[in-house]
Amino acid sequence: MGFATKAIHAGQAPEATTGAVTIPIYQTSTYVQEALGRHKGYEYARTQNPTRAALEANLAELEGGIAAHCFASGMAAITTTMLLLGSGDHVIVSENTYGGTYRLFERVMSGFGLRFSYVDTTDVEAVRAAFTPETRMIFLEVPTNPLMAVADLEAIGRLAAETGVRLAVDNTFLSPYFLRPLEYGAHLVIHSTTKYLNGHSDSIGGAVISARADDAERLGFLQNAAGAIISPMDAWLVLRGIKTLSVRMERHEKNARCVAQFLTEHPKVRRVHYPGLPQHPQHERARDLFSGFGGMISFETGSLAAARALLDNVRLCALAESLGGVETLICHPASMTHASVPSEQRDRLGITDGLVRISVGIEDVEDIIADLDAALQKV
Ligand code: P1T
Repeated sequence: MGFATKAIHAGQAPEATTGAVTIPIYQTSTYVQEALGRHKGYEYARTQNPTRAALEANLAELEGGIAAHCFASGMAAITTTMLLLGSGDHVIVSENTYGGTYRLFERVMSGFGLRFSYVDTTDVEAVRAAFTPETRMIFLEVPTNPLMAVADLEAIGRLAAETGVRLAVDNTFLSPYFLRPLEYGAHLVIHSTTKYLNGHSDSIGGAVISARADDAERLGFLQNAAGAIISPMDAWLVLRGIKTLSVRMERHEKNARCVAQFLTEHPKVRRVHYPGLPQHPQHERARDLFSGFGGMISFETGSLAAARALLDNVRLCALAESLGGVETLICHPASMTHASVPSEQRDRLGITDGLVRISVGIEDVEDIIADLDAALQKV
């Protein structure tokens, strides 16, 4: 079956009692048991919920994993992934990730004895050089938020296999429609379902998809034991969103290519980060790894004043954190999504005060470009 067919049908057989074609929202906390020790496989809704189970079956299929576990947010998914590790373990991380991921690692997980090294994962030799005897996981964001660097996933997948270290990939930016990291040797795929999977900016959630039976079993245990589960309503919203993932992703990408080209040619824009542009440093790699370049772009306006003038003057593009919804969102990473990254580190990475990030929506692209053009004139 093709991707679009699986997106619509996987995990979603018509409901047995009524034939409802969409899985119901099982809004219940518990399930009556027929007799002591005899039940229908459902005991308590932190442990099992049919709406959540349908989403998990769907995501496992789309990413090509053996199981998925869904959580209350992307951060809850990453937190639970880290609970696979123990005190003293070392993790190699893409040097540029979502600010919340960096904050979780540095300000929460390091307090429990985990250690993190941030390296340029576009270079497999940098990853190799960061190994210590305690290294237990490599954590990549592909492409990175917000600088759109593309890790050498193929080589890092081989390195993980050679060394027996788990490879986890945050695939939020591309979704399984454009990239399936398990095909390159990743063991775990993470999503903020809040973004493209849900696609309509009306839900918060997260997911971890496993390739290995031991990870799947442990994550199921941790999902129940730590309890950061997605709600049935949110699971249902994400399932509904996924039905149109393939058509949305095509349109996001088509629009993003036009917007990236427009920005490249604009005299007020100094540099555009979009893997679909031939001048992107990992463009060839992105072409090999991805079946599309996605809808996320960041670009350099040169200064905080220029970024502010642009952001204060957009009308259609919404000034907001988040991404992956049908509407175009625009933000200032240094003060918004990446404010928790220390300023020296932001400077070193290139998350400057003049950097603006845009999540290109699926509106008519002429309207998005006209809005950006009018706002850039105020810069
Ligand atoms: O917001 P939440 O659902 O908890 O997901 C966290 C998260 C995880 N991974 C990536 C790559 C992300 O971009 C995010 C959240 N990012 C934003 C809110 C943002 O505007 O970048």
